[in-house]
Amino acid sequence: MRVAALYDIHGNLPALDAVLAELPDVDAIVVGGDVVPGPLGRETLDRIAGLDGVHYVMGNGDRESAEEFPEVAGWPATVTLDVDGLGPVLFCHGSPRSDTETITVLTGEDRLAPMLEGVQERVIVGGHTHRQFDRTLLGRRIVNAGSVGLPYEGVAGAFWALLGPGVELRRTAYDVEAAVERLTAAGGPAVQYLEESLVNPADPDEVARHFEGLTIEG
Ligand SMILES: [Mn+2]
Repeated sequence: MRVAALYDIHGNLPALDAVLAELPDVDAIVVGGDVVPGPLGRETLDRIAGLDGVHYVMGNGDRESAEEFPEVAGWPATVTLDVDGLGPVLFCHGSPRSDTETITVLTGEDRLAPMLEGVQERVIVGGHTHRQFDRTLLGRRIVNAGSVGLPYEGVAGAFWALLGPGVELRRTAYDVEAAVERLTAAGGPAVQYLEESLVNPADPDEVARHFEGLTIEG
């Protein structure tokens, strides 16, 4: 099958709609966690609920929002799908064993190894750190699908991945200015991150160092 991986939407409905508008014909959509929290959380969950072939993966943000959005409570921590050209692919949020653990462009084999214990799949797709990559480590292909709604790529847009037969890291351009205006007006959680993600995008390498605990905070 061919799969679109849409991760870390964070209630950015305009970004999701832009991706859906240019989505090619796929057999499944993996929504890889952290649909919420975000400014248009309810509307975003409702939009996804209207799509065909959706597989959900639970993110830490969804888990922490389960009181407000009860439907997320049943989402699994991981999903495995047999993807054309790639074989069995494990979809998780942070790492295969945790929805909060971070894997970045800087993660080394020592830190990664325990996260892969017991994992059979050769290809692993995650998110959570909001930056795309496609790395080979410890004989596994480790892909980050990027973030649809709150990317840390150094450039604005909606980031996602198309899987099968290869791995295609995609960026969808949309009217970010109009989206930020709408999201800010909606208010609520994650609004404070719009500036560093979409308005004046932060340096992605600085963000990666932060996730690796390498940032020296004064
Ligand atoms: Mn997350």
